[in-house]
Amino acid sequence: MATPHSLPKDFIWGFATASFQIEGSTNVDGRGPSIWDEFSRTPGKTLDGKSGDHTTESYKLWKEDIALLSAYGVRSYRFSLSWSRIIPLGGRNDPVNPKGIEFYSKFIDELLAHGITPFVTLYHWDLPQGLQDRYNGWLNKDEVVKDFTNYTKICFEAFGDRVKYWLTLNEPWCSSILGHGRGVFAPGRSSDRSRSAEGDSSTEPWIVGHHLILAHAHAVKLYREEFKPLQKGQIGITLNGDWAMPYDNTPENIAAAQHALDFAIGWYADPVYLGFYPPYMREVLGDRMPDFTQDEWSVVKGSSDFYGMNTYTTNLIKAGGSDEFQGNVDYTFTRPDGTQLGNQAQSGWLQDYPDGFRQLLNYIWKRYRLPIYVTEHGFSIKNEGEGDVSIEDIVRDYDRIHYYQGATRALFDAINYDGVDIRSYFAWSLLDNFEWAEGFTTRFGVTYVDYKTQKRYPKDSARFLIKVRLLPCFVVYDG
Ligand code: GBH
Repeated sequence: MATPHSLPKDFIWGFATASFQIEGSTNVDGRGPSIWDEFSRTPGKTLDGKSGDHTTESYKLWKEDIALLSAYGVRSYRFSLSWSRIIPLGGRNDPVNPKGIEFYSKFIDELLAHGITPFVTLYHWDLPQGLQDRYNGWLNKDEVVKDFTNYTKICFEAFGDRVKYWLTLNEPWCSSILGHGRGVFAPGRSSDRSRSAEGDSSTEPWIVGHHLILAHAHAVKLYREEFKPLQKGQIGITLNGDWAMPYDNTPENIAAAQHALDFAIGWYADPVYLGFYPPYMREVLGDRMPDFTQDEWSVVKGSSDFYGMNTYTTNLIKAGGSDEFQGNVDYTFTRPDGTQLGNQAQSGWLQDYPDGFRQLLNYIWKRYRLPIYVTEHGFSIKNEGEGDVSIEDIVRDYDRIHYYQGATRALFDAINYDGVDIRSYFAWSLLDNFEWAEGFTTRFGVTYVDYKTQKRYPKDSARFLIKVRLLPCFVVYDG
């Protein structure tokens, strides 16, 4: 007899968001400013000129968000805490804001009352502006490592009795490359003086990445030593990284695909899971690539209980590029025969190619050998709902459903046929929201938000994701 199997019984299925993208209310209840407040309010930094001051207003509408999750029947929610609400000026000697603690505390209680497990990201890019002004934020190792560790300590103390899943940093690659290299994310540092940026793109991203890893590792050390024995939660980092496929079977392009993975994923994952920086990065960056001392390596190596994965797409990789941030290789979606790899999302960087997702899950499992928590996966539609479109038409998001169909199939296959240990799947995102440098021009939500009325409308992709884990057709038979 064939054995029926589907998702493991305790598989975690949910939706994800991040504080700055949904909360709004940047100026209330004692919240301090963050680098994203300043950056997004600066003319020219977001595509539509909009800031995060008004978004889905989840700081006010938090009960509605939880009611929505509950209506969707999910038992898990990934969200992030705003450091600036908890410590308005950010530093270890600065006052803690009781209203910030109270807000998240009530939020967590309400989730638990609905049977929803909180998955909490401690840092999703919104550094308190006070720390940027005081010492250049992530560039100052001694200060930022101590301040981040102190901030996480306050969170473990305040919420750790109820939170059993902690993510230290969301996608440190973005904070370093986009924030300190290309300058397209806060704090907007780069060598591009024509955009009145300060900074040095040739050194700062690698330094900032180094400090992010160390800060993450110290928060984990603290949690494991002082909190885990009683609170018994898990803690880890979550990394962005898309699958890199050789453009063709030439040895140069096969090597190039590995080089792309080294620069995008290995940069963070190799130190944290294996205890070294990718040798190829040293080869390319030479002295500009920092190193840890023996003592630091002993804190960094092994500093994550699981592999947190944010992934969206697959790229074809060719040797011979000159973009150092991507490891001097070229990215494309066009195959040698001129066809496209997958269905193009209207965000230029994203195509729907589920087999790449399955291959990435296999690669990560084989290389790092820890349970994988997929913490983000999603599909964007540009100007979704703009123009003269009825709400009935807006919520028919076929391209997004197609993406999630492929994704869930890939996930099931990776678990059931490839034997990859995968523990969660969080779709990005619960709601349309502030999409960073793209402002509100691009939507990732499975729930449509009318920003004028703040009404939420479930899209068909939400219905699909709710049902898919219950559908008999997704019970796979082998043999
Ligand atoms: C995630 O980043 C974020 O965690 C989340 O907050 C965000 O809303 C979501 O994705 C959707 O974008 O042309 O060099 O600027 C995903 C990783 C990395 C994807 C940067 C977009 C743009 C590359 N992102 N990438 S670049």
